[in-house]
Amino acid sequence: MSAPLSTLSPLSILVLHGPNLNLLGLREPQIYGTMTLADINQRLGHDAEQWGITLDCQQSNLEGELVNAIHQAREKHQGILINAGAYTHTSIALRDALSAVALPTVEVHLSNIYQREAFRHHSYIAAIAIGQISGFGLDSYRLGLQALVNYLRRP
Ligand code: CA2
Repeated sequence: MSAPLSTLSPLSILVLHGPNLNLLGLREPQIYGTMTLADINQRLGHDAEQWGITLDCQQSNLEGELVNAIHQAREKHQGILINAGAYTHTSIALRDALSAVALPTVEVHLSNIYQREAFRHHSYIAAIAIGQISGFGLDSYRLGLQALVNYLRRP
């Protein structure tokens, strides 16, 4: 027999921000806009409330800390929304961690990484993510979260 709807806990998503994203709104507004990371998390929190889901937003500049957060997600969350920052283009460790926990993952980027330097065109994460959204600023996160929730709630 399945559990009654009221006893099911809400979907919980880990939102992971990588290196330097703590500087958002404080430096290089011409590339990354004027919103701070706190603004982004607040907006996502508002969306999450509307959709009846829970978010755990974390940021780290350290690769190992991001790996640990991904490992811990296995016990606590049903999906991962990640902007791995520059580690997107360099980190096999992050890709292996995401593969290992095997939670549905959506990769997002504020800027369009394909319009930028060639070294940003390759993502180690893209191949193991369910999808990638790049180039829409805050909307990359919001669209990514919506897509992830839709994926997790699919019949
Ligand atoms: O467009 C994105 O979201 C990126 O993930 C941002 C990364 C970059 O390395 C990726 O190629 C694309 C960089 C985040 C740095 O954020 C800053 C924010 C303000 C000032 C300086 C850096």
